[in-house]
Parts: sequence; C-alpha cells; structure tokens
Amino acid sequence: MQSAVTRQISAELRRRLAKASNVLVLTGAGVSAESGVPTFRGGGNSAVWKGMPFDVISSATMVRRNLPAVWEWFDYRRELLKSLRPNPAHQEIARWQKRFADLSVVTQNVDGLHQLAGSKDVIELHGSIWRSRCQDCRSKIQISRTEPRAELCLDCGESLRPDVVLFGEILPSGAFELAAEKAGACELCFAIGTSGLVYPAAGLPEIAKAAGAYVCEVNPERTPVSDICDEVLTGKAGEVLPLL
Ligand code: BJW
Repeated sequence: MQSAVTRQISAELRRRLAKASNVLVLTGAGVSAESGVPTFRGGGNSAVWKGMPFDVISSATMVRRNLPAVWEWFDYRRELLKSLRPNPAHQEIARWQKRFADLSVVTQNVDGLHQLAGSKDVIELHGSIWRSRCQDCRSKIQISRTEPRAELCLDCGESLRPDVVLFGEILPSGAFELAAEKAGACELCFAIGTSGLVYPAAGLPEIAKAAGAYVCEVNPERTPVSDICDEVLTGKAGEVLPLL
C-alpha cells in the first residue's frame, strides 16, 4: 500500500527525476530538525536564547555590543551539535551526488551536517558554526570538535567572532553568486526545510523557476516559496526524500 507522502509525488516529478542531470537543492534548518537541531521558525514558534529572540542575538549589532553573549549562544549550539548525527534527509541528499551528473547543495545551515553525511562542495550561504573569523584581519580558524576554541586570532592577536552571516551582514564573497548561477542552470530545484523568509537565499527558487526549472518544495508547512512551486510535497524531509 502506498503511503500518503508517496501518493503526493506526481508522475511528472518522477519523470523529471529519472532524466534530470542538473539538480539544485536549497536547504534550511528544517532539514536538520530530525537530527535534533532546533529550527529558527516554524510551527508558529521563533527561537529564543536567554530571553532574546534569535534575530537579536544572531545580529551584527549584538557582535558589536556584546560579543561574549554571541559566543555563549554559539558555544551552546556547537555543544548540542557534537552529539547529533545526519538524518535520512542529509544521507539521501549525499546519495544524490552520485545519482545526478551535476548536483549542487546550497545550504543556509551552519551546522556542517551535510558534509558529515558525505555531501561534497556544499555552498554554505550563511557560514559555519565550526569556524571563527578574526574581527580585524579576517583570518579564519577551524573550530575543533574536541579542543577548546581559540579566544584570539593566531595571526594578529585580535578578537575572534563566529564565521557566520548574521542579520544585516553580507554573505561570503562569491557564495550567493555561485548559488545563483547554479540555480539559473538547473533543471530541477528543491527547496527543503526552509521558511523561505530570509533573503537573498529565499530568492534562489525564483531564479531557478524564471530560468525554466521545475521547482519542488519539501516542508511540513506552506511557505512563501510554495506559491511559486510546481510541486509541494507536504511532510518531513527525512521521510519524503528517501521516497524520491
Ligand atoms: C521541516 C522540518 C522537517 C521543520 N522537514 N522541513 C530582501 C527583502 C527583505 C529583506 C531583505 C532582503 N534582502 C536582504 C534582506 C535583509 C535580511 C532578510 O532577509 N530579512 C528578512 C527576514 C526580512 N537578510 C540579510 O540580512 C542577509 N544579508 C544580506 O542580505 O546582506 C545584504 C543586505 C544587508 C542589509 C539590508 C539589505 C541587504 C543575511 C541573512 C543572514 C541570516 N542569518 C541567520 C542566522 C545565521 C547564524 C545563526 O545560525 O545564528 O541564518 S537567520 C536564520 O534564518 C539562519 C537561517 O539560515 C535563516 C533561514 O532560516 P531557515 O533555514 O529557512 O529556517 P527556519 O527556522 O526559518 O524555517 C525552518 C523550516 O523548516 C520551516 O518552514 C519548517 O516548517 C520546516 N521544517 N521541520 C522539512 N522535518
């Protein structure tokens, strides 16, 4: 007997999956939800840390005003991540790199779970929680899973901050441009586990659609992206993706 999710998958999507060679996957926090990583939004809730909404603590203003508080929030999240593993959605996306000749994984997530699942050349639009960056010379330092993180820049001795893109900050040089180029060239575009509210990432499915791609969303809830999609698969990424 077919499951409710399987019944949603159209013959058109199956046909396109069978013949596509160039596919783009845009992921958001929802793809890591089944690993135990809290999302920012969704289900009518918004993440709060010590009484501060996440868009206050994850902001360029907070880095200027209270960098130790920002580090405390990121240290807490890295600690949580240490025990979490990729879920079937990350694993399926990693397998797609073998299935399609050209698969681009573009993520807004900073958790590194796509890479842990085996995805290669992941375009990280919002940086990584596993790196810090010097506030002065902009040197980047990898943060180990086992050792305490460095407090000061090893090159110039200035203070370090998380190498993530906070509200009001620009994306890493070239990352969005590369993602937009891939979106403009793909035949199939998946928007998976993203609320589609944060720009410029949220504009990628539109770029793909305008260039003629078939756009498909995977999310338990409707989002602004749903309106431009050719197909909306309502469900959890870890349950839907293995069925594709
Ligand atoms: C499941 C699931 C399951 C649950 N399976 N799904 C154009 C218009 C308006 C504003 C702007 C604009 N262009 C730029 C802006 C300003 C701003 C912005 O977009 N604001 C809007 C919110 C209004 N953008 C920026 O500031 C960006 N910078 C920029 O554009 O620079 C140039 C510029 C500067 C200033 C002005 C104008 C231009 C930078 C954005 C950086 C975002 N940073 C954060 C924090 C990162 C650090 C950290 O980790 O703390 O990135 S915010 C947060 O949101 C995080 C995420 O990557 C991002 C997106 O969230 P995402 O991934 O979509 O997750 P959620 O939680 O929102 O949604 C989860 C979804 O999963 C839900 O839909 C659930 O239903 C679903 N789900 N379980 C599948 N099992």
